[in-house]
Amino acid sequence: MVKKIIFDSDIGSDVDDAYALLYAVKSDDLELQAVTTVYGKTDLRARLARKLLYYAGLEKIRVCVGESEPIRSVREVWHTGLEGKGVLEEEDFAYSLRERGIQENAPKFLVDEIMNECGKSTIVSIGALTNVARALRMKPEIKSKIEHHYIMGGCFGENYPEHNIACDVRAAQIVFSNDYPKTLIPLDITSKTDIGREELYDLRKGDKLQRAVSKLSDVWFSYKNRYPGEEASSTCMHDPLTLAVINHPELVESKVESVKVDEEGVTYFGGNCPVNVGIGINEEKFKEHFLDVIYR
Ligand SMILES: [Ca+2]
Repeated sequence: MVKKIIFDSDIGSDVDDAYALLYAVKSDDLELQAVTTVYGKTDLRARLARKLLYYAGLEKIRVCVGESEPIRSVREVWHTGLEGKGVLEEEDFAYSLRERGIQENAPKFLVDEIMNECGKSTIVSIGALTNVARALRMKPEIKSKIEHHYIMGGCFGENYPEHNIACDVRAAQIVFSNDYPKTLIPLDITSKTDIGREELYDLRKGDKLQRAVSKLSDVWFSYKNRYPGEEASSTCMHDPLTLAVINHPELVESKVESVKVDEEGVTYFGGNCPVNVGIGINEEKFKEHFLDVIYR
């Protein structure tokens, strides 16, 4: 069954968000309802999403700029400084957000989107949880209208504050203390989604969207290898795995737990609200499925 999703993302830094967007566009069983951006340069992230959707012939999908500042974080806002490079050009900035058809205020946008939907909504968060947490604060009633919230974040195997959670600790605490259906895909299993750079090379010969994502990959690898001696030849597809489990839950092993977030952004099992947490991954199957979809 085709699942309509609201794609909430920090697209533009780590390239895996762009691959998640490509995966969503190419999937037979996912339909993008809207894209919201979060964390840091959210206007730039929205412009990038808008352009990628334009390349995909999906100009009608709404894009909304989200929260750039976390509710509370334990670290400085991280950015590569290369956001949008390879795809956004100077001329793109000659147009205002409005002229580009980009809306603003993602928390309010999420509330309206969820409340106005006849049925229930599915949200995928592959960045900090600021937009969703603010939407939950603004209108707690949205909880009963969320069919499912898929989240990439957290780490349970070691005492480590995973990026998306640490980027807005308070937002994560708000989300995990609100009881509504959720699936969490943590770093413990997304770190096993390494895809070799050479396996992505043929996207250069693909359609407009595939070529654009390929350019973003080049920028990402140049960032990863910015210091002499660094030769990263693969990158993890954290975010695409989070989208893939929506219709392919067999790719991961999961268990129902509850999740707590401490003041440093470290996640623990414990708390009151059940969450479906990914604890294992069929790495080969995911890789095969992912490459099959993005090359369509
Ligand atoms: Ca992300």
